[in-house]
Amino acid sequence: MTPKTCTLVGAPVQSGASQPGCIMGPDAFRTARLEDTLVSLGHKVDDRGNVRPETVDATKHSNPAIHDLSETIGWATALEQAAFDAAASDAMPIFLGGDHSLSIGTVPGVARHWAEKDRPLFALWLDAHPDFHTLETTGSGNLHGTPVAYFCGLGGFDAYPPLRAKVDPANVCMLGIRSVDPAENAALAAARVDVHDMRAIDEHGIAAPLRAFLDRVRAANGALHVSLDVDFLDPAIAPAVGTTVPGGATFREAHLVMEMLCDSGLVTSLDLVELNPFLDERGRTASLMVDLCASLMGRKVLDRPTRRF
Ligand code: HAR
Ligand code: MN
Ligand code: MN
Ligand code: MN
Repeated sequence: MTPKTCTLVGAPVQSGASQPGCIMGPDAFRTARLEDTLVSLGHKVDDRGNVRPETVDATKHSNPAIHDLSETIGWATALEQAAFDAAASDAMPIFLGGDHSLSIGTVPGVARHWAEKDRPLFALWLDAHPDFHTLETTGSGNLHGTPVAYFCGLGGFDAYPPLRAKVDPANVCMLGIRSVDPAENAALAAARVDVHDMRAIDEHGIAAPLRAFLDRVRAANGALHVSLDVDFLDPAIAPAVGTTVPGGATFREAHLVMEMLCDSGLVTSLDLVELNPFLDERGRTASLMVDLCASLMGRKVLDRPTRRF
C-alpha cells in the first residue's frame, strides 16, 4: 500500500457506556505499539494526543433513562472539529476510543470534510450492535447506542449538535450484527440500511457482502469511514469490552475484512472503539486491535497480490 501519514487522535470517552474503563483505551492502543506498527509498515505517524471535551451546560431530556447527555455533547462537539481538521490534512485519521459515542463527533466531522470535496461518505459499521437508537427510543440511556441514527440524520436528536453533514443511510453497511433492539429493527428497515447479521455471514461468508459494498463505494467515487467496535469480534478472542455478545467474528473473518479493505484502497478514516482495558487479559484485546489495524494498513503474509479464483 502507498505510504500514508496516519493521524492518531485520542478520544478517551466513556460517558456513552454503562461502565467505566474506556477512558484508558487510547493509552492501551499506544502501549500495544500502534505507532511502531504503522511505522514498520512504511507509514508516517502524527500522534496528536488526546482531545479534550468542550464544557457544555447541564442538558436534560424527557427520556429519563438517558445519562451523561451534556458530557456526550461536549465530546461530540470537540471531536467533530478534531475529525474535520484531521481529515483536512489529507492524512488518514485514526480515532482511538473511547466508547462508540465518539462517532457522534468523528463521523460528522469527516463527513463535513468530504462534503466540501463533493464526495459522498460511506460508513462500514463493524459491530455486534447497530447503534441505531434515537434519544427517544434508547431504553438503556447509554448513548453509545445512538451514533448511527444521529449521523444518518434521523429525527429525535434536537439535543445533539446540529448536523453539518449527514451520511445517507443507504451508504452505511453493517457487518457482524447480532444484538438489535425492537425499535432499532424497525428504524433500520425504514431507513434501508445495508445490514448483515451474523446469520447471513454464517451462510454466505463475510467476503461477499463486503465486496458488494466496496464495489458500491468505488462506483460512487466515495470516501469510506470504517468504525471497528471491539464487540464485532467474538468474546473468546476479544474479552476487553463491556458489551460482549457471543457468536462474533472470528480471528480470520476480522483479518479478512481488514485485508480486503486494504486491497480496496478506499478507506479514508478509521475509529477503533469500545476497548475497555480494565476488562482485558494481559493486553490481548488491545494487541489484536492493533494487529487488525496493521492488516488494514498493509501487513501481508505474501509479498504479492492475492490470486483471484
Ligand atoms: N442496544 C443496546 C443499548 O442501546 C446496546 C448498545 C451497545 N452499544 C455498544 N456499541 N456497545 O455498539 O443499550
Ligand atoms: Mn483530505
Ligand atoms: Mn458500537
Ligand atoms: Mn457494539
